[in-house]
Amino acid sequence: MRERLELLRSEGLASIAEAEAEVGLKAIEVELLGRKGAITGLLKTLGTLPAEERPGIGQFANQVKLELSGALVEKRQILASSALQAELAADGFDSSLPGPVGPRGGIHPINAVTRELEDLFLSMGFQVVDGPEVELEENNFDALNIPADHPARESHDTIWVTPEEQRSGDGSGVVLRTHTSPVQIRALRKYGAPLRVVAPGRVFRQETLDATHEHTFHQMEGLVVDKGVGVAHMLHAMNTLIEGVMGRKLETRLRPGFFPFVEPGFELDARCPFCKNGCKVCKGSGWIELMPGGLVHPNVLRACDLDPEEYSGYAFGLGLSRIVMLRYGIADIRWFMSGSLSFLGQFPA
Ligand code: FA5
Repeated sequence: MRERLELLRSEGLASIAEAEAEVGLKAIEVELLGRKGAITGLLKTLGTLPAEERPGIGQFANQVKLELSGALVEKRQILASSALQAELAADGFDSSLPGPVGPRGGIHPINAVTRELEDLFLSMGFQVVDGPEVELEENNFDALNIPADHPARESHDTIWVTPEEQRSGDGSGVVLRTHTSPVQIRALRKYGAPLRVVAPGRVFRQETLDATHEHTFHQMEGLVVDKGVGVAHMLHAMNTLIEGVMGRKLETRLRPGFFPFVEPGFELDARCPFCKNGCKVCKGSGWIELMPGGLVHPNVLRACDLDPEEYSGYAFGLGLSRIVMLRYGIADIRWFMSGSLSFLGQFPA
């Protein structure tokens, strides 16, 4: 068996040395070392040898296998480097050209519109401010004139961080913010008046999901507090915003709306661009609820140590995810958080 192994080794090394391409090397590898290869086959008959010869032959067979594998690796390197040399020497090869470009990421459509809106409001003298997504009950509700027993709390389908049995109703509970309005409180307490801010960000609600309702969605809060601020100022800001995002005037309507932190309160709806007479986006009404707003309630100003006799203000809460749907013609809000690359790939950087 030793002679047979020696023969396989010398023949194998010679064939490897002669091989001129990867296909040849692969064939030699399979023929000698493959599952049905000559050396593997030989090793299977090891058991037929007298017991005292087995260890020596086994050791030798392994050495031959190692030698052949090493020769294959070495020859592959030689072939690869001569292929590269040939390519470099060929006519028309320009080593200064950039390499192949991999797939490029894009900007999420919500982030793209957020950035545009931030620029628009910065140009109108607003500050862009931020607030935490995990928020105190005090800022999300109490300071916004929504006390513990107020029915408006229920409409928000709050996701609580504080377990029910530990909630004392004194504003110390912790929630995932249900809207961006708590940033009004944080900004007013931090900067005082006069103040002009927008605060885009993620909000969370326990919702029944459909084409326009997500559990995690984006809003953008707007707040202006100064002397002599009124509804006309609010309407101007709202319309500028919509025109800025859509690049054109949208048909809108204003109707009364109730929010405890504004008085009077309004709802601004936009004409549904997906249909004329009703679809699953506008649920048959022909209108999409886009942006509530109103004049800041005196109790909110008081909660932030401001005198409502001296200051007034307006606030609005844009449904950012929904306006991005309108902007790009996206008929289902659930695409935004779907992580679907076929969806996101449509918004290149
Ligand atoms: C509020 O959240 C108030 N904080 C808005 C506000 C701010 C009023 C300042 C007055 C002054 P509302 O719950 O209606 O209000 O939500 C505001 C907007 O967010 C809606 O008009 C809608 O466009 C959007 N929205 C509400 N719920 C969802 C949801 N589940 N999925 C996607 N968008 C939603």
